[in-house]
Amino acid sequence: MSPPSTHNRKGTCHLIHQYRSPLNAPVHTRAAVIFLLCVCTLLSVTDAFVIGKNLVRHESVVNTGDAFILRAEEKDTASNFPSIPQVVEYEGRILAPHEDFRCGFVSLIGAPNMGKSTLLNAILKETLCSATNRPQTTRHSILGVLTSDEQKCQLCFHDTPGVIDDPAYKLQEGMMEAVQGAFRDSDVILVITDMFSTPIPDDELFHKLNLSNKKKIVVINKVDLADKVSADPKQSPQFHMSRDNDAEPQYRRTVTVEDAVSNWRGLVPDAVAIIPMTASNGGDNAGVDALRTLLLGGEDVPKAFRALGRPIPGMFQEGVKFINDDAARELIPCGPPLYDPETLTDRTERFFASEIIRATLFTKLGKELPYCCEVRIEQFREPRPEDKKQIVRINATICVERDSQKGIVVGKGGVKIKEVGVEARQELENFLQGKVHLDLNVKVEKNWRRDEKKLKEYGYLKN
Ligand SMILES: Nc1nc2c(ncn2[C@@H]2O[C@H](COP(=O)(O)OP(=O)(O)OP(=O)(O)O)[C@@H](O)[C@H]2O)c(=O)[nH]1
Ligand SMILES: [Mg+2]
Repeated sequence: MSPPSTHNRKGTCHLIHQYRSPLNAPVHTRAAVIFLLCVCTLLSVTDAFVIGKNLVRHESVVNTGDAFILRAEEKDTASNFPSIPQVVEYEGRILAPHEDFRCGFVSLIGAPNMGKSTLLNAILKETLCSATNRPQTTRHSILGVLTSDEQKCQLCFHDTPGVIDDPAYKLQEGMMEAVQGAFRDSDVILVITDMFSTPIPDDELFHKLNLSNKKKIVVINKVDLADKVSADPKQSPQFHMSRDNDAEPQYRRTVTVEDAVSNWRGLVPDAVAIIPMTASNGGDNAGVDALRTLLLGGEDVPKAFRALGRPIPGMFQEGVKFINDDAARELIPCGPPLYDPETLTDRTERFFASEIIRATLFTKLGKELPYCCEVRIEQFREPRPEDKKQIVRINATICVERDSQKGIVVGKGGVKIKEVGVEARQELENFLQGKVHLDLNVKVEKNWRRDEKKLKEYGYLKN
């Protein structure tokens, strides 16, 4: 299998090699691998094995060179081994001894429109993920990598689609699969909510989060709205996002930062920290900086939190005044980096081109229409050095579900599609840092959101 092409911090494409032969690993690592593979083979009848005191179902063993990643799903374990007295959750990594470096997965999970993509961009100080004022902008799980040589730490973030309670069609099922996958693979979960304590709308996932021994950090985003909202929910523009007075009594609508912190301390009692912030203020604001410093560990974490002002009761666990550097370093497990330090993501520029065009459709088209749109990049041609004009040529198809939608996307006399094209091209030029020629076509792909074959082709469902 060829290694993926990645977008790196310099904005150009390069290749990474995730797979390195175990034969290059130190002797003790090789011994551990051979032992593990023997165990897997021996237990292939039950497809399970024991690590520590946990009995787990073997789903995959991924060799990343120095690290061997084992994945197991708790529900499989529970249903396949009913004699186990309690549900065993295990997403462990067996890491070669590598005391010098820490590397871990951090997933951003929350309701749609909470600012997950905005926050990831702010943490990375890059415009990687598309963010719009429409819910469900993000449809895939998107990797963003932050490596600090100084802190000897690599954080592999996953932006995820906003959680929805009840997927209405196959596309949304695929999106929720992406959330579950990111949840499973993470060492740390960032629960993203807002001033109004908007919950994760899937109770099962929320309970799974609370039962899991993953590290949790709650981000209360959009605190800039604190003085703009009314305590009367009916007068608040965000009322519909909250379900304050129905089923789940523990979800309480809040309108002050203090109230939101205290509410979430009750909802996620073992959260390492609850951090209020305004992610849309960019990467250098105090909240984002405190979060980044906490996750990287070791760069005067108390100072970064002091910059947030007086600690709000409930920000830390009971008895914890400030998280010190040593405690912060325990958030991310020891292990070698999985990606080259220059790597920003494992997605291609082609992928981000389609995301940028889709985000433009979200902002330019009204109501439900953007949800019926998918963007496929037919051609992405970078200029050769000898070309006179250094232009990236992109040819994209916007797929809609019905003829009537095609008419709206194109607009009278092609006005709408022209508008979308102009704006998308500007965004693409910012992203690619160079001139872009963009061709857009609109095509009807009947009911693609419900078509399993199409969804697999578009990367929303696994093959
Ligand atoms: N006022 C305010 N708006 C914010 C803040 N952070 C994000 N936003 C806005 O909230 C909207 C949603 O942001 P996104 O980053 O797309 O949210 P998301 O959680 O990724 O949304 P989905 O991808 O749909 O799940 C955008 O219009 C952002 O500009 C913030 O701190 N304050
Ligand atoms: Mg998003």
